[in-house]
Amino acid sequence: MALIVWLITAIAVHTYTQDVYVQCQTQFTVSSGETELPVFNETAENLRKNLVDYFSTERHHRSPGAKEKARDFIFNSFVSYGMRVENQTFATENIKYPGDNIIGILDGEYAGTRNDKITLVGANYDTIRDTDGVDDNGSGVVAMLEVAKELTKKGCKRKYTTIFVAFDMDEQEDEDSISACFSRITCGSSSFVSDWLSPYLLRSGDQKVINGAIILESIMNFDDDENSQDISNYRGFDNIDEIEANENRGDFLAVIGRKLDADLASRIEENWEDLPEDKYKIQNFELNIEGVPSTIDQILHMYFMQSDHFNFWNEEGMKAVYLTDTRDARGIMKECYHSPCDDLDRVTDDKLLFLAKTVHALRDSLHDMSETDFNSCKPELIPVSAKDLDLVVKKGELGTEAGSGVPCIGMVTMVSTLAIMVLFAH
Ligand SMILES: *[C@@H]1O[C@H](CO)[C@@H](O)[C@H](O)[C@H]1NC(C)=O
Ligand SMILES: *[C@@H]1O[C@H](CO)[C@@H](O)[C@H](O)[C@H]1NC(C)=O
Ligand SMILES: CC(=O)N[C@H]1CO[C@H](CO)[C@@H](O)[C@@H]1O
Repeated sequence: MALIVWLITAIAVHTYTQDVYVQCQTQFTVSSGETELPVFNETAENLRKNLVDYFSTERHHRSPGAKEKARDFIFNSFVSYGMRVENQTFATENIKYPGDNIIGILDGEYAGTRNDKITLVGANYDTIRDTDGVDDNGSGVVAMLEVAKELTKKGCKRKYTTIFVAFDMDEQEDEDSISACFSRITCGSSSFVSDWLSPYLLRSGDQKVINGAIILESIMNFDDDENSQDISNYRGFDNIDEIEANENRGDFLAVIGRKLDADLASRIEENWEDLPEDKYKIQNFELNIEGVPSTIDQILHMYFMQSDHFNFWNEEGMKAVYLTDTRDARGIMKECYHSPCDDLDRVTDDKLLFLAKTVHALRDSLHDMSETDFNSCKPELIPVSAKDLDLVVKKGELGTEAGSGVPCIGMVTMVSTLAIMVLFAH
């Protein structure tokens, strides 16, 4: 008799605890059905807010107000993330319009020594005239700031240094009374490399202390319509067949690098592939160039030489990849690139979520490259190894950190213990 009572009770308790466990689990994940939010919704909404508030009007030096507002915002954001911040003012070809790069430094344990392996993330914050520059390059800057925020929010320690730079004066315009940068492209990043980075590296040891640079430019224009992607400049790459088989959809982030940059490019690709939301894709394009591009390389691959990464490629042994939505080769940017219609009306949820996936992939890559020590993170926020977070994200949870399984297990243990006590009391 006692045995039967015991059995029935045991089965009941087992069913009950299972129930509690399941309920408890679902409480920590986003419920399915109508209320389900896209995994990257929270990041996407942060990006939208900053785009709207700071990067959706012309930021050309002829209208200094908006540009100054953007610069102050970048500066203050870096400060609020606990980074060391430096301004680098540099001369341009127009004495009236000096440029300002804003640099945020997140020191690693080896900062300032020859054992450091610095990773750099850069995007330009100015625009050309007569454009709101939302995709070009508001998208790069908001993504960079969001990555910086993600990387610093748990106060984890890391071995190696990460440096974020917002470049000024990326534009090259025909010479006239207000153009500041006309005989060379990307004044801001070339001044950064020659006048800020090189001396910094020299002080720390030598060139070898740099791991690589990741340059973000126009990275939001996701478009999965058939034939939205113009592939004419991408013929000859290995992955072009895959894009053609996918009916030339512009649904991928392009990572452009040389042979020297292969490990940097594949690190970003791997972290991307580990994330959910497969509709947002990535493609690595490896140019047939070893290191510093020769004059011939520059002519043959002119299309891929026209952004900030070029100044890094020009330094012996320095790795750099360039992330882009392919700018004027895709969808609406075929018309809107460097034009008034590169504005907020073009921003869709899909584009923001695509940008948000880029933020997550970069954050994970920077955790890898700076060798974040996840045991050093603030107690209330651990454990958030990038990989753990991905697992949680995959379950449909957003914004929140890993470890929410813990209270469930705690509750189940408590219920089972109580049940056993009751049984033994009998
Ligand atoms: C650096 O730039 C920020 C943002 O524009 C500005 O607020 C700050 O005063 C500048 N600091 C120095 C030392 O120039
Ligand atoms: C995020 O979720 C809110 C609320 O459902 C929705 O209005 C918004 O469009 C979503 N944003 C994105 C980028 O998906
Ligand atoms: C306006 C501006 O500065 N745009 C730059 C953004 O990035 C693209 C791609 O490198 C440049 O060509 C633009 O000049």
